Parts: sequence; structure tokens; C-alpha cells
Amino acid sequence: MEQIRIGIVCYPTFGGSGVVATELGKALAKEGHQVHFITYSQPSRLDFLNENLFYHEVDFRTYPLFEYPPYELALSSKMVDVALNEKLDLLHVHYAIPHASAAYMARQILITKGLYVPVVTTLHGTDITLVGRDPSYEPVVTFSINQSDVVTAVSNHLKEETLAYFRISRPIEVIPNFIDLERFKKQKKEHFKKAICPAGEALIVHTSNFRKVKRIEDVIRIFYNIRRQIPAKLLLIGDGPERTTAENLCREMGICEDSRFLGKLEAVEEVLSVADLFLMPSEKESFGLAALEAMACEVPVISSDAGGLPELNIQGVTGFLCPVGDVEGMSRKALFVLDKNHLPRFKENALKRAREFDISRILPRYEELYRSAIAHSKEPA
Ligand code: GMT
Repeated sequence: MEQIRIGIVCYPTFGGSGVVATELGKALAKEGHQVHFITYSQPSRLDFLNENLFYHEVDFRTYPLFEYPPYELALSSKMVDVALNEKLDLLHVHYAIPHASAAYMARQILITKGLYVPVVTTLHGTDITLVGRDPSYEPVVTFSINQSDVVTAVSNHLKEETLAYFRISRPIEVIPNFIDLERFKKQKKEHFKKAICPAGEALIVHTSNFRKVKRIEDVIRIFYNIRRQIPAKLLLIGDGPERTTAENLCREMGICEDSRFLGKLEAVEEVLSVADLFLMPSEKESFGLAALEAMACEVPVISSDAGGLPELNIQGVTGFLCPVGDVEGMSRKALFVLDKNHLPRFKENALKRAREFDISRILPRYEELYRSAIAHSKEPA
């Protein structure tokens, strides 16, 4: 198999698109491809050594004239530099803003140097459903998607949303999020469960970046309803703008004793290993990677029916889906799943479903797409 030299651009933060990009890069490197991450800081999951993995930091200078340092220009320049020096075959950018337009600029500069480096753009969610639609970005987002050599979206729903809201002239291929079942699997952590749930309480977990779209308040209210009926504990993993509001709500509702905010925990799978139920009541969710991680650890999911969630969570099989904001419905369904006569079946189904998104099934699709983009780029114009 011929090695491909790939430049990956993503947000290095604790967030879905960055996680997908980093895990994809790691898996490609293990397959023997050479992967160059180009970001403004080390991606949080880029945590192991492999001879095929490289990291290039985008350093951007500020100047007294700049109220806003032009990150996108620095990123394009870095892409050009890495593409030339590392002889990249392809650039794969995750999250359209500003990565797709920065990649377009880099590709055009490289053309003037006699090189055509195709650009693959993966749309992840809020770059389309929220931020990208804003008139302050929309023309650039539309242009840079249309200028990409290949465009992928992480769910059918996201593809449809993209086609509905932007004038897209390119085909969009759907490649769903994936999971590394070697890492995300139920581990024996009984001592941990005993420490958190000493009286055998049900353990409810939520993971997110605590943005408004995640509806953290619904998580707290659903938990409140569950806890009124059965002994239960809540663990919240992650951090973000809505955390203070969520903490205040826990205080107001008198459930601080039974809920704990864990912050940006790296070993999410250890907590998921002892969880009984995962909550994802999001207002928007293009795929729901955090729910897939839970399912891989045998945790059923109660979610909203927003975005691409129905493409992952199967109604009555791996959990339940209710309309956005239906706290009462989600609470009732949560209690149904937590019933000891039902829980084992839901757990088993969650794992079964997660297996369908095993990275070994998804990786070849990206490799195929890369090869075809590279082959096309070599065809005479
Ligand atoms: O969930 C977030 O807000 C983070 C966001 C991101 O781009 O970093 O996640 C999006 O991409 C993930 C990976 O493709 C998807 O699994 C998430 O569903 C999607 N989030 C939203 O659409 C809100």
C-alpha cells in the first residue's frame, strides 16, 4: 500500500471535530501514512508517539495595528510551508470556518509554485448549522466548500442541512463519526462505581463542551426527575460557557450532593465504564460523537431527536429519542431504561450499534477518498 502524506487541520480543543480529526490522524499513521497536524496548539488527543505523526504549530504574530490578529493568513502560510517541505499529497481540513477558506488560499499559492495539493473539507456541525449560516461568514463558507476538491459531512442530516442552506455545487459524501473500540470499551472499574454510588445508585453521565446548544439545563432537570423516583448520581464531564448556569441550577434544585462536575477529563472511557445512562438533550447535534463513545462502553442513550442523532441512537433499541426540550418525556424514558428488567438489553444493544461505527470500517473510506482526490489532481486540466 502506497503511503499518503496528509496535512490535517483542525481545532485542537476538547470538541467533536478536533477529536475526530486527531483520532483519524492517529489511525492513518498506524496504517503507515504520514500525518502532519497543523494547528495552533497540540491537539488534546495527540498523546502518543508514532514515527508517522508530526505536529506543526501555527505561530501568528500580532502587531499594534491589529485589533484581531489574522490567524487565517498565518494558517494558510503554515499549510504552504508544510506542504512544500513535507511534500504533502493532500490537505484534510476539519470544520469549515476558517479552515476551508485558509486551505483554498494555500492551494492557490501552491499552484503558483507548480504544485496542486487537493483539499478535502469535512463539515462537522455548527460550522454549518449555526456559525456558518451567519451572514458574516456565509459567502466565504459557501465559496470555500464549493472550491474544495472533496467535501464530506458526518451525517445524512448534516449533508441535507448544507444543501438546504448553502448553494452547493459539489457532491457531499457522508462519512459518519467513528470509534476506537480498543480504547472505548467497558473496563472493570467496580471500585470506582462503589466510590461514586456507594448505595448502588444509578449513574447518569453527560459529556459536552457546555455550550448553549447542548441544553445542559435539560440534563439537570431530567436528572432531578430521575432522582425523585430512584436513587441516582450525575457526573458531568467537560467545561464551557454554560457551566456556571448549570452549577447554579443544581444548587437551586438542591441536588448538589448527588451531582458532580468533573471538568475536562481525558479518560472519559473510565467514567463511561461505570455509567448506566448517557444524556444528550442537544438542540443541534450533527452526529453525537459523545453518545457513540458512551454506547461503545455499553451505556444506553436518552437524547433529543435533533440533527443526526436518529442516525446513531435507535428508538427503543439503544435508548430513546424525544423532541428537543421534552424534559418530561426524556425523564420517563430514562426511568424505563434504568429499570433493572430493561437495562441489560439496552446496554447490549448500545454496544452492538457502536460496533457498526468501528474505526476499521470507516478508515478505508477516507483512504479511498484521498486516493481518488490525489488521482484526480494529477489528471491534465
Ligand atoms: O459538539 C460540539 O459542539 C463540538 C463540535 C465540533 O465541531 O467540535 O461537534 C460537532 O462535530 C462532532 C464530530 O463530527 C459531532 O459528533 C457533533 O455532533 C457536532 N456537534 C454539533 O453539531 C453541535
